[in-house]
Amino acid sequence: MSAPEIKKSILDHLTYSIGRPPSLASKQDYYKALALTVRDRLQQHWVETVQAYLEQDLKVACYLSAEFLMGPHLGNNLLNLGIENEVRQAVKEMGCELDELLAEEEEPGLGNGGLGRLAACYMDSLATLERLALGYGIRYEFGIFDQEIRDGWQCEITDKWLRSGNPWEIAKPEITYYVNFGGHTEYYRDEAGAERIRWVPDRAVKGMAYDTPIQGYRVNTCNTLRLWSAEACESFDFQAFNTGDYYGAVDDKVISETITKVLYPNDEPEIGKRLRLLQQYFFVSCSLQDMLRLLDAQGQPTQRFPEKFAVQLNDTHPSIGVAELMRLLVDERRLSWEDAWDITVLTFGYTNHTLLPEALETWPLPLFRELLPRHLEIIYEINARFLASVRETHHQDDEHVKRLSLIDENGEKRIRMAHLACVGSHAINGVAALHSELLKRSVLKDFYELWPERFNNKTNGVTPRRFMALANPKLSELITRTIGDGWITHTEELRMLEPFSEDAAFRKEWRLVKQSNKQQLADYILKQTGIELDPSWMFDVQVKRIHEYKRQHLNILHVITLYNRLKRDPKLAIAPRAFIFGGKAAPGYFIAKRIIKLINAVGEVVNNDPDVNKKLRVAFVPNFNVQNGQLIYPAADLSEQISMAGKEASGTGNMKFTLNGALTIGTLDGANVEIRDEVGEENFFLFGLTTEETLRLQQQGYRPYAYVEGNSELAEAIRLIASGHFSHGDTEVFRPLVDNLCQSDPFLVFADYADYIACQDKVAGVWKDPENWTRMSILNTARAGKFSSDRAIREYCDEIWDVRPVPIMIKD
Ligand code: 26M
Repeated sequence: MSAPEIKKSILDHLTYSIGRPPSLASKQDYYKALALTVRDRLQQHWVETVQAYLEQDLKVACYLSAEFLMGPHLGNNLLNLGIENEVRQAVKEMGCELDELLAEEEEPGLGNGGLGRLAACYMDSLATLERLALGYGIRYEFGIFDQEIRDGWQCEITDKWLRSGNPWEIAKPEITYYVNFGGHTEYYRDEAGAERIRWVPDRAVKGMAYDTPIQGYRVNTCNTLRLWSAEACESFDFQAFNTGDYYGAVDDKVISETITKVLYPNDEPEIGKRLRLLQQYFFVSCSLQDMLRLLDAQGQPTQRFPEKFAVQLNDTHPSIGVAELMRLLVDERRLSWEDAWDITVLTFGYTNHTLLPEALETWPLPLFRELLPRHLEIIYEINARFLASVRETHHQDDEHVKRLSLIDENGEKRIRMAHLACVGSHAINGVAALHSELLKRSVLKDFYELWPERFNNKTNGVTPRRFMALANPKLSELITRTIGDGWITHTEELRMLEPFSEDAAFRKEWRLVKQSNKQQLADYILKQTGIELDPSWMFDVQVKRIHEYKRQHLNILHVITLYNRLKRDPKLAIAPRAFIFGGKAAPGYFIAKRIIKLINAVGEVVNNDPDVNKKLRVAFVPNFNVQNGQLIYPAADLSEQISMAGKEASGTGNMKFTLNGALTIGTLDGANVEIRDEVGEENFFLFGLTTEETLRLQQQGYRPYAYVEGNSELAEAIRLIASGHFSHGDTEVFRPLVDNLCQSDPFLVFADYADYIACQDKVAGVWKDPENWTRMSILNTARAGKFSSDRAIREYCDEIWDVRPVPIMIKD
């Protein structure tokens, strides 16, 4: 596609799709016309990919996820199609700057953080590796809230991402399914006189598909992200109309459509949120019905379902799918229970993303029965057969059986969704080596003992297209000029950079790239916050959801420690550092919101104190998201991965930083362990207790205050926060935080403080030698190839899904 062709297409779209003459068109109009131009190009690949699927007998990977945190599409599609230069040229000739048009796109924030972004990286890798795949999820009208910082506090603003339309999706009004809720079940006799059960629901909604093309990098494969939107059912409206209840009909419509209104902005479940269960069942039912329809469309018998579809459950959020597929096969397709169960277990795989007990999903039985009475019966039947087999073949005692049960009978009865997912899946995986080991030893121990062969590890990965090639064009240019561009799809080739770490001229270029990325981030931060950062300083960055286990407060204790050292001795020679934070807190997470306030409060004091602000600055980047993440990762010198050991399942931000040449200060948690193994212990700043040590300490009886008494710098830092020093004398705002740390400190912040500070002092020492720092930085990038989502997806395809590459031919 040449620049003139692109230009013509943009002008055509302005006229025919948007209806504005070029002279009156706004930047948003140009953005849309360009997006539609690019979409036309994708559509050719899309049609051929669907065609290949329909014509050949192929297996497709179906990734079921309540969240897809895609980030902006335009830049990524230009990169993957390889038409960025032509487009830049074309829009320039029309008087536009491509970067300005890119900035017009509202990012689809249909996820909270790591889990949703992982789904997006996996969609990119599936297409790039030419594997047929469908991503199935929810088209939330409101995604994750926009965060504003007012007076240091987080404010949540609704995310109206669809307000200017969405040129990337195609509504498919012909692809709709009915999803039922409520009512009761009853016995009846079928035509053959056999007694059967049927579900008589009392409500239904309609799900409509919205498809977004997912283009692979420089290949013809273009997969589909299919998101479901809830609509009212016409048939139900009619009933109301006939009885004259017009407003009642409109009410029903409103209630139906609320199902896909808004993403729950929490990264753990709150107990018994009815609408959340509706959302989960809604999208899972639509997706499974869609697969069965595709099977029928190809004239395939139901028995072949597991040969045609591999369905991966992204955490337990879609795990109701196990019961729903059983219902579809047994009740609607009249398969025997045994045949249906074989199909189900062969079809599903389950990925666990957390060990935190409070984050494991369970549903109160009464709520479940009210909304999904038939599924409750099915779950009881699955459970009865499962527990019977456990008793028979494994001779397990009652305690053991109770622990395995799909129903938690301690107190109010609840359904354990992780247990349902385990029983219904042939493969169960964690998301980093350590996490997968801990799963087998803790939350899923009993299942591991039952079925060791089902358990496996799939260490997470991130896409090098978005997080290197797109986010860090200068580094990518330097790497490509040095070792060729094979690394973009074969990140193990980054190893070829290793010898260049000894080349002073190369190191200088490497530093200049980092410097320029830091300048760009500094410009952005100045614009967003008014805080000025010097790009010659060390950029020390922690961006991720705000959570106590991730310990942003440990980081801020380091800042306060340096502040105190400088106040005591303003001439102290410390390496100047900019501390950069970013991340959203769940709106109801009281402590997390105070951590944000504390970061901003410390920042206000530090940034305005002439004794310290020539060596220390603190900035909180508001509204951390995929888009500004792409500015942040490439500009970091130091990556903070400081969660309490055993709590962070994997982390994926850690990988984005490493690939972009940041050094990590981190604990032995999640994928940090593997990052350190890859880059070498001499190129990684390790501190803190191990998982085993944290468990031992807590068993012995952890007394956080003892650490305050034993460490004068920690005592001084805590005293300062409590005294109101950072809060204009207010001693109340941070009291809950301080009390929580001093009295219980559930994530061992105090226990790790001394080692963290010592390690940070070591970081400062290494920073003083820029040649050595740069050498280490290059080696981090060179050895991070393992953390590509291509590697992860290859493992899923080969070891769990049995999904093979299918080259797509374009017929002219
Ligand atoms: C559940 C129920 C109701 C409402 C919300 C939820 C929910 C939503 C998101 C629960 C958890 C959610 O996300 C958890 C998450 O992002 N986990 C992270 O997953 C990453 C990808 O595997 C890992 O790298 C992180 O370590 C892990 O914390």
